[in-house]
Amino acid sequence: MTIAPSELQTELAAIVGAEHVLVEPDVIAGFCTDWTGRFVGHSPAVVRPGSTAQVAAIVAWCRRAGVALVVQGGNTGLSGGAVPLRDEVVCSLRRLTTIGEVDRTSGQVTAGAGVTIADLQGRAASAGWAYGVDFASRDSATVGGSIATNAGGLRVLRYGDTRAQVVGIEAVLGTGDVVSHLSGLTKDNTGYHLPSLLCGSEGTLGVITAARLRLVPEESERVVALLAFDDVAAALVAVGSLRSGLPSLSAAELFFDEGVALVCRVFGLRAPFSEPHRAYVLVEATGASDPSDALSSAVDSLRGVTDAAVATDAVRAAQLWRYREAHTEAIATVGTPHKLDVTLPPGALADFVAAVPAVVEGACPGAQTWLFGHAGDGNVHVNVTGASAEDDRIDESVLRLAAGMGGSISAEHGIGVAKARWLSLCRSPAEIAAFRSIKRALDPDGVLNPSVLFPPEDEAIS
Ligand code: 2HG
Ligand code: ZN
Repeated sequence: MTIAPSELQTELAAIVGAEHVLVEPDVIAGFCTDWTGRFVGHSPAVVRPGSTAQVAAIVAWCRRAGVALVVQGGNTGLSGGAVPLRDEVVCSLRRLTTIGEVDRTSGQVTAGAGVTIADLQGRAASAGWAYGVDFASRDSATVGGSIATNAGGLRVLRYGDTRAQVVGIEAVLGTGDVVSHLSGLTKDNTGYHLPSLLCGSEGTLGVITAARLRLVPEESERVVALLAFDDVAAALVAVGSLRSGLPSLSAAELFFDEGVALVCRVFGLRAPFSEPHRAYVLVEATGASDPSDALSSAVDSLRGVTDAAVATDAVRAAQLWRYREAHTEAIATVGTPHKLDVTLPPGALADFVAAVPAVVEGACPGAQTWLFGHAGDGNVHVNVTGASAEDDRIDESVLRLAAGMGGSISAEHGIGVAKARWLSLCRSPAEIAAFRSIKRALDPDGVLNPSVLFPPEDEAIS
């Protein structure tokens, strides 16, 4: 970027107002570092637009001036895709917090990119509906960021990923053009489905400013059980049986003895059972009527369950969920983690879980492996602590292991910058060429998230 910092500040201030252009290093530090602390960048400015028109003006000016942008929502991403690692200007969308009224007939709502997932869930609940996507960072993660990364979370097996919820989208493309299609028609086969394309594009094609989202019926009855297994393969077979035999199943989460011990130590919790067990599956069933009996009979028919705890009230259910949801925060207390969110075909998951600690040890002796994830989706979160942030031998070996077993190098966190080097493990040259053609068409000057998804050297600003 050749433009002087003072000119940059003046130009951006002319669009959004001086109070919404942040430049002081201590003020913008939080925008320049990702949640894990592994990706630390630097930026000349954070610009905070308050409308789609302002976003469009920012993108148009950046094109003219040859200035790159990194788009940021709640900065809860885990692949380093929303922080300025190459001195980009940060475009923070947290001011776009408008939520419309819920359309009670269609079960849809329009939300600004900066609305948090928790606020969206609250708005849906106030109208007797629910939002089908949920994850632990719900209080900070935003609608825009979750669409940009096609976030998955805890209830994908029931409601699908974020892409399945997006009915319409408003975005500013890298050309500076605004595309807005928020009418919410359930059936609308009029050409390319831009919401699907922009969802999961990680801010490389357009800046999502608002979305029309599908809601799901609120299910007032909920039962949660924590099942213990001494054998990982048995735990995974059990998840398969629950998926087919328990229609009210809404979550099936997997974690292991070392993760539970860490969570209990860090947060001062009691262990879930008198004895530790190798693997745990947290099962949730929801419905309009009490699913307890259906869950009990489904659990009774499972093999290999060595212990079980059932929550009969909301407080106990939250306690059981905490063993799973607190993993990310607990691991962060041990060290800066490498995070590899892989998916495996169901039949390969147990072998992957068995193999990955030795693969990590081979790549970085002494590093510690933590595994947990969404068993119903074949998605394991491999977290590794005790290795330097720059040491990507771990990433290399774990991603190669997953891809070699027929899996994907990103289940739900996206490629970001963390995995860009390894995109070709999962995508053919023809697919990557198609990606690049789309990128060139919608962001001809490479203004948006230039280091994300593709290896950075191929994304130079012209
Ligand atoms: C989860 O499933 C999130 O809790 C975070 O996707 C995963 O911390 C992680 O690696
Ligand atoms: Zn996850």
